[in-house]
Amino acid sequence: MFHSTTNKNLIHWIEECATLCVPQNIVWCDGSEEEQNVLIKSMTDQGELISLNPDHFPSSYLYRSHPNDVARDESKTFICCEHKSDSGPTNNWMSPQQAEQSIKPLFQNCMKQRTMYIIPYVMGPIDSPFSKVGIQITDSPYIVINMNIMARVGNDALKKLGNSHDYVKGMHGLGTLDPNQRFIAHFTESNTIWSINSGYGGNALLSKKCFALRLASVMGKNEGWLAEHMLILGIRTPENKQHYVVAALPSSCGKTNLAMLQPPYSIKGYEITTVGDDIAWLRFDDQGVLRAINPEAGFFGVAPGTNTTTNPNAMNMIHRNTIFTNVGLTDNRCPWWEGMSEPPETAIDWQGTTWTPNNNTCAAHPNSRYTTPLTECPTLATTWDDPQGVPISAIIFGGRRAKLTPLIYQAYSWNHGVFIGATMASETTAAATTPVGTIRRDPMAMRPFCGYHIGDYFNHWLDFGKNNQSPPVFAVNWFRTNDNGQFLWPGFGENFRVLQWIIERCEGIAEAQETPIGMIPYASDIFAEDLNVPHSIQQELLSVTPTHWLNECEDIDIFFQTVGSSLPSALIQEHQSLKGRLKNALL
Ligand code: OXD
Ligand code: MN
Repeated sequence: MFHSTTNKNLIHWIEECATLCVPQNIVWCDGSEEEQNVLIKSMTDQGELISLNPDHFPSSYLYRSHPNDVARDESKTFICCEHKSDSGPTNNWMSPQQAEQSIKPLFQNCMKQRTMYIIPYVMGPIDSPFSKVGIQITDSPYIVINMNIMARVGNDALKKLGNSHDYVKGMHGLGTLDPNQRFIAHFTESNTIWSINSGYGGNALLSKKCFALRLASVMGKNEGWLAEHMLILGIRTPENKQHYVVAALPSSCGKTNLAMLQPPYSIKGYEITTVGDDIAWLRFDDQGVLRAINPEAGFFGVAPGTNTTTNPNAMNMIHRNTIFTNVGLTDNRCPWWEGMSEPPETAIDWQGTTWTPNNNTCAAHPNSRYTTPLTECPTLATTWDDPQGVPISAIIFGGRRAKLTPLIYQAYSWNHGVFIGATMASETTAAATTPVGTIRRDPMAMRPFCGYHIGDYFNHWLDFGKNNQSPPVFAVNWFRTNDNGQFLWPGFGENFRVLQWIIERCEGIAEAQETPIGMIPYASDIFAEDLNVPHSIQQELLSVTPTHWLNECEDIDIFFQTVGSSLPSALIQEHQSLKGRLKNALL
């Protein structure tokens, strides 16, 4: 068993895991290209990976997961802290003692005749003082090859860790994949994760949602920073001013598209760059400037809907060095998914069966994915690996709301911005196993990912910005529809026009109009003539209807009641003020 650590705590923990899981052998991963190639070759030889057409998709592969294991399973996701009240109303809770009794035995012998891989990794730029080390053990080679893309894996992590005990212990076993015995358990008081009976990304790539959001959100509360479900994007203006913004949108609401957005042809002189598409760790520096790092090193993007119009940069990026999961396969061994292009006449669907467009099913699973290194991204910011992170000019919250919420509005203050984030709601999508299309409150897009009491989380947000140069906060909604369910806003590259207004607000250039819910743009600042959005639709996109919003306020009241006594009074005040402004508007 080769490894280059003398960290006794780590060696002891690995021994414990091995005694429990009883693997046939143990492999320490170094994250090298050679290791990746060897694993890929052995998986391809065993038929677990399908090698794609090397002329069109060199070094790219298709993996099909078990059909019952295709999304994050929120009902099987637990926060295991001593006191139930610390996990709050948005999490499932289990005591650590109960987890010992009911989850640990599921790991017993679970790696018999299998290899246990040990993956040392760093979340964040290796040399950043804000980065953190994790060690994941897994018996899934698929997870190893994905982790090699998604995190900075290898001996650098062991070096960074040294003899410290400060690392996240992640134990993952594929087990039987029985969904009834599936658990993703987070021990927030001992920085430990146990995941058993799932091999799907969000449940099994423990660096991502489990560490970089659920555990990191708790670390952030204790240490004065924020771990957020946010993309990080750079905008350089024609005057050469470099801005970065962060944006929180729920799963499958276009974070990756926004992070790689290509401005419309008619708008010249701006450059968009990408730092991250899913997770941001935020803190104020010594000068009081808000800074963000992307803890990840790759994209785990949703494939369906991605095409040369919605995300030309992603389409370019995924043509090499990419692992596709649960997409369709064309006759010439290229990946295909709904919304990519005209459907092929025949294909093999994500479950491996013959498919034609006449089938009543999808060729690709709605939550099918591509895993690609950040370094393949054509718009990657040169600062993506900056140990200090990038300075943030604005914070954006967004949801998927067919009705109600305007295209864009700006909060009146930090507390109002936190209120807007805290009361975000969105229609659910296929990224989780919850029913699709129902509206649920998804505060800061963190409902499935906040590892502690959501009321304490709101308090932490309020405190975080209190004594600092907190940036302005905005809310966006790309998803407003007419009565026939058609989108009113063209979206994708055109979202740039909204970003432009945000940046102009940050620079004090653009004007805004006050409404009861916040400040909105003048239509002429968003809807330039070349956009061709009819006047009536422009009005609808920016409309704020007080009676509808008063109904929303009632729903917010219901949500606030579920938060209970730790709901900050500042948010109650913001809610009262909003109601007051709405009622005034009706007078
Ligand atoms: C994701 C998610 O995979 O949010 O990013 O579900
Ligand atoms: Mn996400």
